[in-house]
Amino acid sequence: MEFNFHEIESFAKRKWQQQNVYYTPQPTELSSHKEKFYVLDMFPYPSGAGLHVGHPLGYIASDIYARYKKHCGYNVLHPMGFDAFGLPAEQYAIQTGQHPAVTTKNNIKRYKEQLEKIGLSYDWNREVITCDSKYYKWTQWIFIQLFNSWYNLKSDKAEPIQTLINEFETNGNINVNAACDDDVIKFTADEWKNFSEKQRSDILMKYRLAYHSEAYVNWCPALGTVLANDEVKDGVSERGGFPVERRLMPQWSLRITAYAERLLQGLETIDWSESIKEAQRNWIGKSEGAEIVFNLDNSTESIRIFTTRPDTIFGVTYVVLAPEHPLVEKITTDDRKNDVLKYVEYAKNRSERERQADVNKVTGTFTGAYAIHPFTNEKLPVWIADYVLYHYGTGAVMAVPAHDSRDFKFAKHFSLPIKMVIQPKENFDFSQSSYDEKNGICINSDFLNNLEVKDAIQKSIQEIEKRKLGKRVVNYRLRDAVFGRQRYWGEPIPIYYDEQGIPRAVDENDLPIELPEIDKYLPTETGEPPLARATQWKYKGKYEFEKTTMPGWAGSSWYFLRYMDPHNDKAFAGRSITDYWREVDLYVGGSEHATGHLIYARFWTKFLYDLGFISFDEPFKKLINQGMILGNSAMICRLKDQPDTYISAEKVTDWNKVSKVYVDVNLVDENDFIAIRDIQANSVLYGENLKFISDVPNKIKCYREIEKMSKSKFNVVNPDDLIDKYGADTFRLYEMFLGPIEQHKPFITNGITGTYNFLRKLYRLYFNDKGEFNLSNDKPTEEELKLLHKNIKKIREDIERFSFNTAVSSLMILVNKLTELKCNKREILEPLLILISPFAPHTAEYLWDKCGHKESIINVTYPEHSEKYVVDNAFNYPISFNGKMRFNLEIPLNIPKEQVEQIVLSNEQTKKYLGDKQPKKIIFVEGKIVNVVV
Ligand code: ANZ
Repeated sequence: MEFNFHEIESFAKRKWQQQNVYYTPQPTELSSHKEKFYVLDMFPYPSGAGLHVGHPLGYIASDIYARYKKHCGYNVLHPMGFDAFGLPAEQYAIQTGQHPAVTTKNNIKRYKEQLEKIGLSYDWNREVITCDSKYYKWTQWIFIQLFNSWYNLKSDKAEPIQTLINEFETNGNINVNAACDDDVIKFTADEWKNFSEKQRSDILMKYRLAYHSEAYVNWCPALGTVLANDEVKDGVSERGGFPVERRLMPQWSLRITAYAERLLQGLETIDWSESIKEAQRNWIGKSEGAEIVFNLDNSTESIRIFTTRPDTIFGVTYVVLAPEHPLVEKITTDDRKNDVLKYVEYAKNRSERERQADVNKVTGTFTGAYAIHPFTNEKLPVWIADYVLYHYGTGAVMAVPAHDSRDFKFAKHFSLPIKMVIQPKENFDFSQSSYDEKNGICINSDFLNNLEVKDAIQKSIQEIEKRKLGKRVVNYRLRDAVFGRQRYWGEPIPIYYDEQGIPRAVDENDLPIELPEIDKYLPTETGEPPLARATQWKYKGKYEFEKTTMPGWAGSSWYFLRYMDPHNDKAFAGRSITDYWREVDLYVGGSEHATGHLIYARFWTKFLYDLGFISFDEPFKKLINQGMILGNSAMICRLKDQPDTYISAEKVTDWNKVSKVYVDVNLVDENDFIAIRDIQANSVLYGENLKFISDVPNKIKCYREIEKMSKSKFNVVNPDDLIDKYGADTFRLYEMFLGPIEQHKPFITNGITGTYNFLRKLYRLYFNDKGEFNLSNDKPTEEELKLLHKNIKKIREDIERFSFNTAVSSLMILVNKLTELKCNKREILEPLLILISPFAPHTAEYLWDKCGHKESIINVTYPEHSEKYVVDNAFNYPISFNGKMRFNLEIPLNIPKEQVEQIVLSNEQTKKYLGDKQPKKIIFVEGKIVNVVV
């Protein structure tokens, strides 16, 4: 009976369905307590192109782990869903007029079919789709909780806004220590009571965790929306590569900055790769230093600067404001007004990233004003320059050109003085370029003498605080997250505006606020977001709704909680249920989400924890980032001087004389050849009346190159095609066999027949020569038992350290050896199926059934290895004669020396090497060597 994967797969899938094996019981459905284990994949955005072979890599790995944990007796939660709101569906809708809900639904259907084919053990009963109003009702609900909360720095957590209002009513905000906007004014309880409703709303807005404010945003005119910082790469949109400019716009934002320190500290408690943690640390960007006040000459205004090097204060030679700084307008002298205005205009359109990236482009202008050095009373010119960012620190710096490279470039460019601060213990290289002989002045400040930089910083902060010139501060580079998009295909923000224009949260009982139908998915003629087209869409029939929608990351910031209790219509998830499932034990997904999704999800988890809705404050305990699957592009070589002629790659001698043209990798055979007729069939791409130079009839050889997998490079491999040809189990094994899960690696299909043959070989172990299923109940030999038990141990260890490629190769070696031994013992081959099952579940299930088991293999207990078969009780000794190694001999361990000598001397090969000589001495080191001295 031949290995027929079509039959095997349909059999296994039917059995799984009949026995409902993927159904994951809730804690309340369990008759006795069962440990839980939560394995999650980052859910996909269902794009129109379907899955390619890169996607399933992580899914297969997590599936193996989930199946393994089931065998180990855990109640495993392994769900899947779709991140279904977002730009591509909307772009497509704009182009074709098709409703994004329709295309999204079709794409989801296609993805599910593809995932089903691979045999992933998802409990689809728990599917979560972010664009489903039953789901986004709770996304909106969480937004309302954020809107109705503030961050109390005294208790270091989020609290209901009502507690803040109570405090305002009794003490004003004098004693409040909150994460809030910089510009809140101090007020008393009486003043609070006298404020108008609008004024109170405006004040509270400065404290809310979801707030509305005028903010500079990354505006992408081509996409018609605001983008998050991590969606802008090198000044253009990550999606589409369109220019991005900075605009001041009223925006909904989330006060993630309140959580900066906890997001940083929490990293110490989770098992993620150091590189992702480092990316988050950099994104949060904590720096400790001082704020120092510089008074202005002839003015009552003063400038607050932020520095991490207050010890360099004696080297300050000028002060710089960000062009957007509100003081610029006030302090600029009349004669400098024109230049300053022009410069401000210029800087306005440069994104922060550009401003930081262009280190060699030195621009700026003098304001005409002077600041007074707080220690020396020297007059320092005040400049504006766009290397100073408005939204970092205080938006102003004290420039120390001798010690800061950007200040140095600036000073050089504009011929400003450079003064070096020497601390005798600081090892300065006087020949270094930043020391300007001509202008350089070395200063020893009395209180900084003889200190190391680290101590000098601390000492200077103390001195600054003592003299009341400033204070110690900690700054974070992290910004509040812009939350509103001027787009259609997202969750409506559940806010309406009352008669006075005051934004209010809709009543929780009115959720979900469903996305209204509109005629066109474009902004209105007056530039309002698409939702403004829904003119009849009003709250309670009269109030205007907020017209922006939530960003793509809203739904994905909490979806892992919904899987726990997906049908709950009273809460986002029941507390007793989240208490059981808790955080995700193993999360698998791409590292590209380091500073987006993975930070936002941590933020929302901490927030929900603060309000007591869940009992854990990190969402993902262990994170694995699967490597990228690269394409193995194929190209045919066209002669540059005869563009109608293609030459086989093996015949090319001068690569400068050919240009390479992509061909579809799916047309190329294992030896890298493509049929000439396949080239001729596509005259649009390859030309007409073609000539071919090749030694092989009807074929030419392609040139191959490893690069990113992309449609434009014709190197995309579709899993469906491979599964149709080789079966799902072969595909699963092959993806794992490609290499360590976390490594980037090319998808080279040539090797897939190897894994296919492995499965056939495995299968044949269970059948006799006549093709009949045939297992024997004989006792296995010691050798067979050893093989099995060593592999039980090895494969378990491999899976537990996520080394799936080595597990697969161990399975291959094991099957080869059992084939050599012609082993058909039930006692060996049944446990073997359990070892195979997480990797090749269909084949394992099929053979398990043949073994006579009617219950699915999925819940069968993982075999335990027996220590006695795993420890080696013999050693393969190198046997030497006069120090020369001649052959190896297996000799039991733990036997007396005399017995070892006897075994060696009675061996046929020994007799050959000894000839007629007598051994003088035998040197024996247990577990190492035997040396016969003659
Ligand atoms: C004087 C000084 C001397 C500085 C020196 C550095 C070295 P991090 O570590 O990234 O926090 N800075 C402060 N606010 C800025 C802003 N809004 N835009 C651009 N630069 C700003 O960097 C803090 C340092 O960056 C601060 O310390 C300040 O320059 C500059 F030898 O002050 B320093």
